[in-house]
Amino acid sequence: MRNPVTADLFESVRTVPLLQETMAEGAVLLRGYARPFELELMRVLGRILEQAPFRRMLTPGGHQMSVAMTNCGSYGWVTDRTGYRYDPNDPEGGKPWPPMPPVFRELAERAAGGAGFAGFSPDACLINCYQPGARMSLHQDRDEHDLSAPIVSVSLGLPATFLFGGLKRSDKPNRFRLEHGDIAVWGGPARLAFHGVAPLADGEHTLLGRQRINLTFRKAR
Ligand code: MD6
Ligand code: FE
Repeated sequence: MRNPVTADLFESVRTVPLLQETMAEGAVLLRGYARPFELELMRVLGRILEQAPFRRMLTPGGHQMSVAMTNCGSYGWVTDRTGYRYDPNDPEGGKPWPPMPPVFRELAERAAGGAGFAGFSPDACLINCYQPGARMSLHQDRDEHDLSAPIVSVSLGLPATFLFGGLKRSDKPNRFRLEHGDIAVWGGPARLAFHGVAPLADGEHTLLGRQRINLTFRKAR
């Protein structure tokens, strides 16, 4: 269904020059790209959280993650004692994840196109919630079947320090500040780069309060 508000927003931002920063070959930051959509993103995020609340999952090693997660779309990324996987159903309740809202999909597809990955069609959106102190250790995103598709990552709320390394865990990561509205897109030669998020510094964001929310769009299948 056409949403006149977001349709007009997408039309108008089409003409705004991209503020693009390169993190590595195949990895770019689109500064402020999501900002025109912040209220609509938060509105639909609220609907998703009513159906699939944030929860802190267990790693296969039995540790509870400091980041709380949920998903929307045809598949959701989950972890438990048995391992990591994409699951069409929310393990809490067994029902399908909430559908991916059109504004999520459209924003992700346009950001990917702007970064040089035309034709991106995400089927999974992992939603991460960081409270002060929460972090994500260095990892590769390698549970997706089709590694030719990029990943699109939208940052909302408190700023974070993103650690972006190389293809080996031992490669020393560079640091990038991700602010509210920034979108990171990576794929191609950077698709399997190690990356993580440093412990979130405390603060108060005007719109989101004491938290950072990250939407990560993938093609899982
Ligand atoms: C985060 N992001 O920004 C965690 N993975 O909260 C990720 O792990 C990530 O931002 C792959 C691509 C982009 C990302
Ligand atoms: Fe990741």
